[in-house]
Order: sequence, then C-alpha cells, then structure tokens
Amino acid sequence: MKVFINGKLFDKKEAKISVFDHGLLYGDGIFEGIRSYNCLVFKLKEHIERLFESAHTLMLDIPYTKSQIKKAIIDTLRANQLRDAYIRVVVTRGEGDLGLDPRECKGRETFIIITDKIALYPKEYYQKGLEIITVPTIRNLPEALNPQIKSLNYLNNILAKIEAINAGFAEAVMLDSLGYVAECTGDNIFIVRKRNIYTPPQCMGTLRGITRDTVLEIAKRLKMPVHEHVITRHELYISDECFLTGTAAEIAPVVKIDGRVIGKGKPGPITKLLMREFRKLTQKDGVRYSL
Ligand code: PXG
Repeated sequence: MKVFINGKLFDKKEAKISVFDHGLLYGDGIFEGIRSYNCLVFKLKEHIERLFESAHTLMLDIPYTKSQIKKAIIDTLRANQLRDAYIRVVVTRGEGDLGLDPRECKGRETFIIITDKIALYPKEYYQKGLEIITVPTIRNLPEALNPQIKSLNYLNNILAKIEAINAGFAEAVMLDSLGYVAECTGDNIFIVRKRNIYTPPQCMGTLRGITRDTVLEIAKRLKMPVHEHVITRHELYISDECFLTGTAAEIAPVVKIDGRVIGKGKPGPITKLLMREFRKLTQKDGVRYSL
C-alpha cells in the first residue's frame, strides 16, 4: 500500500510522521472519510469542502488547493490500483514542540492520504438490521467543540462506542445535553413515521453528514416528506423504521433501540428503498478516475 504524505508516496512501512506532530500530541487536526465505488469517488467535492470548513474554524492552513487535493486523492487511488476504496484524508497542525500553542508548529502542516480496501460492516447488519442503545456520554456541545468540525479528536465518540460495546451492542445513539437525539458515533440517524422521514437538524450537535444530505436529496426527489426536526427517545422507540447513514456504513437499518422493537423488527420498506436508490447513485455519480 502507498500512502501520500506531504506530496510524496511512501510504502506503508515507511509512511511515518513525527511524534511531535500536534495531530498526535493534541488531536489538533482534521480528517475526511471518503469512498470510491467502481472508479468513481463519491461526493468528492462535498468532502473537500467540509475539510476546508473544518480547517477554517481551526485556523489550520491546508497546504494545498482544493483541486490539488482532488488530484492527490486520485493519484493515490491509482498508485494503489483501487476501484473500490476507503480514502482517509488527514491534515494535522504539523510538527511542533510540547505546548498547545499552534504557532509553535513552525513546519508545514502534515497532509496525509491513506487509501485502502473498504472494511464494510458485516452483511447481516444490512439484512437483519442493527440493535443499538442510547449511552450516557452526551455528544459534544456545539458551544464547546462543534461536532460539525471533523477533527482528529474523536474521544467523545469513542467513549460512547465503548459504552455500546460494553453493553454488547455495535453502535450507540448519542443524545445532546437536553436529552434529544443527536447522532451515532460515526453515523447520522433517521427515523420514519407514517411515511414521513425525520432526522435531527444539523445545529443539534451533529456532524452534517454527506450521506445524510444525500439521503435527504433522494427522499425529496422521490417526493417523500422529510423533516429536519428534533427527535426524542420516545419518538425513536415508536418509529416505524430507523436507519443510520455514513460514508462507512452507507445506509444501515436499525431494528431495536434500548430493547424496544422498531416497527416490525426488520428493515422497513422505506429504508430498503433508500438503500437501493443510494446504491444506484454511488454507481453512477462521482469523480471518475482510470487505473
Ligand atoms: N457523524 C459522525 C460523528 C461521523 O464521524 C457521520 C456522522 C457521517 O458523515 P458522512 O459525511 O460520512 O455521511 C460521521 C462520519 C471512520 C469513518 O473511519 C468515520 C466517518 C466516516 C467514514 C469513516 O471511522 N464518520
């Protein structure tokens, strides 16, 4: 495997950065998780835009233009001969000294692209649906560390993931400080009730997921009523269908939440329709590259 670091491709074994990198020392950096399907990079523009938005708020200078990043991603995919890939773009504050002050990172920011084969969730998750739980750790407050910044500091989500795993579940629903549903540890959440589709508004302590936005677009195109609206736990429990969205998960049906069966206890018809439409889109939309 070849890894892109600051303009050069390295073999996996040689792909190393400094222990003084503030990405490691403080989680001071940002990332994007992107996918390509059959030589089409899905929603590349949107991912690069979100990367620049995260960087803007953190006052992190990305040492490349958007089009240079696009080219670097495609060059790395080609170097690895990957048709279907998971692409991780990481920008850290770079090498500094042992102090928080970002001004001490005098070198360039570290820019990394790792591409690999995709590690999908087990197939049965998609056929049978997931059982998930709400966990005690609340999602970061937007006033503290806004979840819309896709930063290298994922401890908030990792704590929630640990709580789910300890309880024997694969995924956690995180609530906000008022007890409303925010999102899962690496996915956004949707419910369907009486043929209406609901997802929490992006201001409610959630990442503005690109898969989330894609699902909203698909649903609107199919003339399904969609609502970006606060969701309570009660509304989760009484929903007819529930599903999660994310670049890694795509659309994953949920059939049980906190022991309550959702709908008929199997992936619902609207979820399955959206899964099919999403799959179609990934096969035809995107930035094409040749190997
Ligand atoms: N919420 C959170 C907290 C996320 O981290 C999403 C929602 C979904 O966003 P997208 O834009 O992907 O629809 C994410 C995305 C990984 C990985 O390797 C994590 C994500 C995406 C891809 C890979 O852990 N998180």
